[in-house]
Amino acid sequence: MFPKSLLSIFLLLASIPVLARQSPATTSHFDAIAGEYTNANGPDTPLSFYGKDGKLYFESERQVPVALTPVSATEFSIPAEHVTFRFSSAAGAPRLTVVAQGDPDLEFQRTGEPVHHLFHAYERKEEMIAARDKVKLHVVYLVPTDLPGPLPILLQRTPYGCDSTTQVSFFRGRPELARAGYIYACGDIRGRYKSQGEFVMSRPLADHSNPKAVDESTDAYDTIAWLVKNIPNNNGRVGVIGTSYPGFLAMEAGIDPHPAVKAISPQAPMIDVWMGDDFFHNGAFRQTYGYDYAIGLESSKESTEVDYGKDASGKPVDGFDYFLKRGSFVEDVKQSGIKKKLPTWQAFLEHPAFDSFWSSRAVELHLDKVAVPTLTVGGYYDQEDMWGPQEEYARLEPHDTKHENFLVLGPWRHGSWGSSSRHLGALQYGESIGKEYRSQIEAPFFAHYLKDDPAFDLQDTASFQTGSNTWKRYAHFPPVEAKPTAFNLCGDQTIAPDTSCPEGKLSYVSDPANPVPYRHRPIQPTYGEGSKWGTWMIEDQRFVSDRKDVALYKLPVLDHDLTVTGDVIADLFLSTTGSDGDFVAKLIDQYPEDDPDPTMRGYQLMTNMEIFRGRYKTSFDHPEALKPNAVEEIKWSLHAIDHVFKKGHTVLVEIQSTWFPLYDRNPQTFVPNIMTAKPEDYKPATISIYSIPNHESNLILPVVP
Ligand code: PG9
Repeated sequence: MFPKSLLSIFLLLASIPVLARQSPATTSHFDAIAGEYTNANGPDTPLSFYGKDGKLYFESERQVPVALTPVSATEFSIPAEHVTFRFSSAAGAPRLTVVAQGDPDLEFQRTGEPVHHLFHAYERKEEMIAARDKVKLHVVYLVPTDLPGPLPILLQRTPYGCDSTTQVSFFRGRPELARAGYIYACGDIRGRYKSQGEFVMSRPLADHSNPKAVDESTDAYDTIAWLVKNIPNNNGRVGVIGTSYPGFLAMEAGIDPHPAVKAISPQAPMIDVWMGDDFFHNGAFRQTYGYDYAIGLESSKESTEVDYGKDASGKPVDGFDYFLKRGSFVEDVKQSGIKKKLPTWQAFLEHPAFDSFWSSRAVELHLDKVAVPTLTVGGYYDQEDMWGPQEEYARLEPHDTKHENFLVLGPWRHGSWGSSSRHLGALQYGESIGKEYRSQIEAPFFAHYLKDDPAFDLQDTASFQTGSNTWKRYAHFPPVEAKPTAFNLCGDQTIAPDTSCPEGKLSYVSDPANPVPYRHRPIQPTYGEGSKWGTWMIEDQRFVSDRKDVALYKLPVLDHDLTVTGDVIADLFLSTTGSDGDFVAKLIDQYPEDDPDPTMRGYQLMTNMEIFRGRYKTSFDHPEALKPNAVEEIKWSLHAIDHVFKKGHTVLVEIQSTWFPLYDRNPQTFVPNIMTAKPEDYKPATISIYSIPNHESNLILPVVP
């Protein structure tokens, strides 16, 4: 799900090479205003204004020219979008303030003459396409009217609604592809918005040998069959693209694909919602996300907003308090006030473990061939589907005999490669990496496989490496040069890379009544107003590092750059006084106190982080109690990274046992189903992390020499 306001779209704008510069037909009335305006924080997203036919027009790389409504001689608006443009010329320098409802005002300075971009005209059509079981699926499609063709088709299928698909939305969302000239189709999936049938969250793949069976793959197939047969002047080739839920749908379109499918790009695809994507990670339940997202998708056919209500003083309730007060998930459901039985909530309650309910939805188990060229895109800081892209690529890679399995990774949050920002929160990229990816990889990928354009030159993987802030290209990910190196965690809180620790252990008490917050409070509903959900993974960890229930390990200040590329693994030998427990490992780059960037001084930036629910130590489908006070080995992946810990920085490792309320609290006492745990089940426990001969707790880092 993405921000929808016009202002957020301005902030996301990309600047691609200017296609045509010419003097606009301004009337003298608008001469003082006309120009290109740029916001200092968004240098890649300038806006252009010019007079034409007695009106002031606004356009940008993503904004189709629109005539503004005059409010006064210096103020203009787009009333339907609640956006106002105020021009002024203090000290002779023309300036612009953009005022958009619900967003902070943005200041722009005039930086040049207005720029005119190329916008294809598109004719918009709609169709109800009959799937093989006669259920009708709603599709909107846009056909360029100013291009000769035949043209390929680009399809996105989505649960988020296609009605708003127009020339304007296509350019706002995917400017490079809209400009490249495709027939663009958007399909509402079964049971959502205008499509008939029943919506099933992450619908399992059906048995394709049964001609009557339906799933998202067959619905894609049937949609594509109609599109190539019925849209005049198409070239018979289809590309499928989508981010997040639509990323999962793009991957499904590539499983037993229609023969017209020539390329797919699953971006932030949800691949397995239990193992590592939206709803659980290694069995730990994502309480806020699972609660909020199911309301969003299952309360009605159209997306619904979640509200945690207001406290006695009228302030929005902090999600931390909201979930702590309620207890386990069964209480969330009871106290939600939602009468309808939401199927996904029901699934959480009845299937907490990785049983056949979830394994039937595990897309990775079906990825046994690269059926079509596949460009997978993922963010190292994707707060929803970080696991999916890495897993999808890794599962396909052994079958990639024709070199058609491609991966792009960058330090993005969920889907933010669609933006042209040069930073993610405090993390500066130095350049517009989203725009670079879209114009240098994504657009050439589709042009290559759908139009025979030779410009696509990615061999396998492109990764934007943080720390060095450079694009890297690898023949395989992770690169073979990366050498797994044990960074041992010593009882005296030091880290011993590639060498043993003195014998010892480090202990902390984890109390479910006082859990470690996963992000700064207050915590708003996931997609609620003011929510910091999108950037929690890069929040400065100093707000929790001093807590007594966080075990902190530190490496001396680095005297050389340390480059880590590939999967980081936590391999802990630990004991608990309880009979169940969660274990969170975080790898952190601590910036020096004299960093040239004042906002980064002393900053503790997580590079990797992941949780493991102890009861699944030996099996994800048959949870077992941990033996109190016995030393057990628990090993789990913290996913891939491509990062340079710079000379002068410090490496920290933190281990903790709560990460609330993103993850529900583990009672730390083994109960058959944590979703229905009683208040009395929640007990403090002492966790000890050992460094003793043959049981040396460590993080394994793939170090590039
Ligand atoms: N991350 C969202 C999602 C995908 C699949 C299942 C559940 C949630 C999304 O943004 O679409």
